[in-house]
Amino acid sequence: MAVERTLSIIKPDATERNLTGKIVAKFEDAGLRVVASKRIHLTPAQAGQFYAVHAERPFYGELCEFMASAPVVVQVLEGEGAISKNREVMGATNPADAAEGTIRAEFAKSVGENSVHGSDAPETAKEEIAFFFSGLELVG
Ligand code: DAT
Ligand code: MG
Repeated sequence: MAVERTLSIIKPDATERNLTGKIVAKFEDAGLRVVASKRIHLTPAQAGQFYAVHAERPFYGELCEFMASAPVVVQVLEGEGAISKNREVMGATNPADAAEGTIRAEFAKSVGENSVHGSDAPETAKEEIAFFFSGLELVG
């Protein structure tokens, strides 16, 4: 499998509970390397732009408000099959369905406040990385 890059976000519910280090350790233990990282506080409009693909979903307003409720840590993770590997380490969207040992099984509060975001495909990974980082900020 090829070396890929994917966009990860440690969400407000996790930064608020001081879980950033524990979550990053799970990525690193799985062989993913942090090649870019920053802590930012999104506005609701920025969160809405990032999650525009979900604009028609009933939870969109709640999602944007939540993502702007506290700082987030946005990172680019690199490794063999990084996109699917990151999704495996994250676990299912709903923590009730997430496999044991995954980030969402251990830390997520609910389907909405589920601690992490990860890109779902090569094209979205590329777009999401470009949304937050310039090429100069990616240091492999
Ligand atoms: P994922 O984050 O696993 O890629 P998604 O892309 O389907 O999941 O949804 C994006 C986010 O929207 C998800 O992390 C949390 C929120 N969300 C999804 N389904 C929801 C629901 N049924 N109720 C509330 N929030 C939801
Ligand atoms: Mg998604």
